[in-house]
Amino acid sequence: MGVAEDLSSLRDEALDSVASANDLTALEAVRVAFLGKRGSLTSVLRGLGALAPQDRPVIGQLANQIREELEKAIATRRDELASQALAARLQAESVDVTLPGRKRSPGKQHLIHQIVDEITAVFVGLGYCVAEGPEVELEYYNFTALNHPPEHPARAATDTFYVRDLSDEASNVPGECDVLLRTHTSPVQVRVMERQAPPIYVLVPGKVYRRDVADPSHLPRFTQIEGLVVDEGITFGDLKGTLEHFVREVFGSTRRVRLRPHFFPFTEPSAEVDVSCGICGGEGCRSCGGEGWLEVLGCGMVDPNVFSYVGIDPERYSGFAFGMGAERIAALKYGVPDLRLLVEGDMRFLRQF
Ligand code: 2NL
Repeated sequence: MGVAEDLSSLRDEALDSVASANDLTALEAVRVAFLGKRGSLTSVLRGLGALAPQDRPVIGQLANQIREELEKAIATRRDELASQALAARLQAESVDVTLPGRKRSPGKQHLIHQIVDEITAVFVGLGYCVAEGPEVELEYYNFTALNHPPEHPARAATDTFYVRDLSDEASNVPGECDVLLRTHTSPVQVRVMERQAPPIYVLVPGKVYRRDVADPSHLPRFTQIEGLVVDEGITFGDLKGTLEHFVREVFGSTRRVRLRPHFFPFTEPSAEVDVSCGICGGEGCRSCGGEGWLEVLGCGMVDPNVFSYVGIDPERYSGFAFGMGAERIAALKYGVPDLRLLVEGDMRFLRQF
């Protein structure tokens, strides 16, 4: 009987195919080929009607047996392949927990920020507030209100970065351009004095810009920290005592402080402040250039002309101001020989602090 033999060889062929299916996709293709809607076993079952009536039950039963057997074989093979796939994945994704960990360096603050925070903390400890203001300023706040005469060299385009609006013809007329990158943080203090009546005790850290070429002691953009006090009865003695306290807090209590007369347009009298050299203690050595002293900041009593610009009565109030470069303070404190190291981002250098 031909059909029964055909069925049994179909069965053998199907079982072989199931056994040699190497992944779930191949196995599914085998299932479709034999048991799918258009599969070979399905077409045999469909063709039962063409058989002699007495053959139908026998062949039908045989075909159903084979279908069940095939379904079982496919299910078994599917489980096998699935557990093989899982085992392979577990193997591939396994982690060797005995390997040493990868070293990660926790980030930290840049040295310049550390110094700004340290200096700010000293003055906050004395009761000062912290103020900030725009880096793009008006010439009025940066120079005029700070008692810089119109022909002062710092106002020249060779010293200061002016900001021009190229689309605005008027702002390109020489001498008419009045927007610039601030050259110090003093304009912030002018703004504070404009809106707040004394007493004023304020510290102003921030970035400032000057048209300098970078060298070991100059940066075209640096971080300035200025301070301003305006109150009744403020004297040069208050200024000196405040700065001595500041210098000893930052550089250590054994350091000596000295003031030398100087000139600034916005203070009168003015002085520069030196700290005794930490290496030689004032004797003079290579690190202080033989001087025994290192310059740390500039200061003075606020010029009455500055008070007039902001409407503070110079008969009633007096004040002092000071300014320093945070990079310079950091370099002096840690013996950094070149300010450019602080802004170049070489991690081998920066990680030391
Ligand atoms: C320096 C010197 C200084 C000031 C800044 C100041 C601000 C106002 C009024 C008066 Cl609103 N003075 N600031 C005074 C003296 C010196 O900075 O060497 N800076 C890097």
